[in-house]
Amino acid sequence: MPNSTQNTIDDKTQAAITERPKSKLAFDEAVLAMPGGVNSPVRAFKSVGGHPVFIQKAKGAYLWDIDQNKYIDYVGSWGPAILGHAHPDVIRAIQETAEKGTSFGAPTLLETQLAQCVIRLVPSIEKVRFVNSGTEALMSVIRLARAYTGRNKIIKFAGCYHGHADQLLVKAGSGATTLGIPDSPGVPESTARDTLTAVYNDADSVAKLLEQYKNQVAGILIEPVAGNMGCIPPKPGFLEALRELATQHQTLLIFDEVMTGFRVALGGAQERYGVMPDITALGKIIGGGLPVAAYGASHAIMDTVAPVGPMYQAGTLSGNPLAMAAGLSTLQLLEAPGLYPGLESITQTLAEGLLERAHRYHIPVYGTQVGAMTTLFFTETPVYDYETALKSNRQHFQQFFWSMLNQGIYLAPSQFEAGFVSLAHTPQDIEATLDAAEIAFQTMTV
Ligand code: HOZ
Repeated sequence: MPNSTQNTIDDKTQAAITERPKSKLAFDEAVLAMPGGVNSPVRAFKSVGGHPVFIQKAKGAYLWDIDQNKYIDYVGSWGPAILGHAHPDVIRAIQETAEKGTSFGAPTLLETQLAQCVIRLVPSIEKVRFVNSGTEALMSVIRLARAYTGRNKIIKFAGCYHGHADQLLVKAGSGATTLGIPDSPGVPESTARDTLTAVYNDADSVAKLLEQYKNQVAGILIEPVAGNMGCIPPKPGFLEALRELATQHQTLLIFDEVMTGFRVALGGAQERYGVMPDITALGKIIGGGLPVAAYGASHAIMDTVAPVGPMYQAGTLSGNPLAMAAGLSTLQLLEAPGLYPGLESITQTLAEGLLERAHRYHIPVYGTQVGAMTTLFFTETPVYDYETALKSNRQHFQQFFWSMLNQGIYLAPSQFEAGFVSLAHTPQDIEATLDAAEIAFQTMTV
């Protein structure tokens, strides 16, 4: 069995797993009430062993668990917490909005304000529809691409994850890879048949599929910086090649910017790389920690959506005022000039520092970083697609994860998730993290 599919916990890790008594008790109760005790699989710590840490509160760059341990947080709610947790302006916006009622199922001014803000910030978006989760956004985007082009097939990339809609749960990253179930039972073969899988960073693999399925492909769907098989940057020219292929084959280029939106640049990966998709899906940061996602495109494409056009998509809580208020205040804060270079530079210090310390102790690693996203892969070989990501040694990751957790550093409990740095992280936090990493590397068995 290759490393990538091993979730076995070795003795070294087993010895490092520290029980947090209150979290342990809470987890024992939770598993009786919810599958695996969680509402999203990767949170269950299955691939690192032990039990999850139950969170009591969060502020800025820090989390506190119910056993009163404090952590420097690099999960950031899996992306949304770019300002740090519980930013006072965001909390105030939520509180003031809640005083006036929490949901109306009717238009509010906040929806238009957030829509205008998204249109201003994301270069390719002229019109936007809000939904509640990344999964919902991507599910809708696929329907939109199909409705607009009159074609059925979608090209996605192995290891990219676009939520858990049937047609996208094919060779998926994130929890599906973490748990070794990239193709879920319950997804009918007939649904998955229209999903074609290409190789990340390999435009030729896309060109071949477009030739093979001529005039049948509705869209090429990609995370412009992959984040769900760990952080994997696009090679120079790769996104440009996809843009060209999409135009040439009259198919739509779809960017899933759920992770990269407002993170790798204010205008997302499309601003950073200067490549314009036809449709963009957004999530995470756009809701400032509340459940918001969105999809947007040109007027022509978005006017396919009901009630203007025939493509149906709806939601009782879509555009919810609390969520809109949180998203709006978050994006307004992010518009302050000069924030992103500082965020990038602190993330770079972390990524380079981790590599340097790992090499000091001869730990085989490969590091990636784009904006405020980063991953330390436990493999020496360069990581540029799903296959190379899967070469990572999971046992090494487990040892590292537990040593860091025990030293107060909260990382995603999976090798195949990106780490997120926030504007609340200080140089001292980064230094403390690197000191902890040094101890972790020193004590690892390789
Ligand atoms: N699939 C999410 C990250 N890629 C995990 C979300 C969660 O567990 O909250």
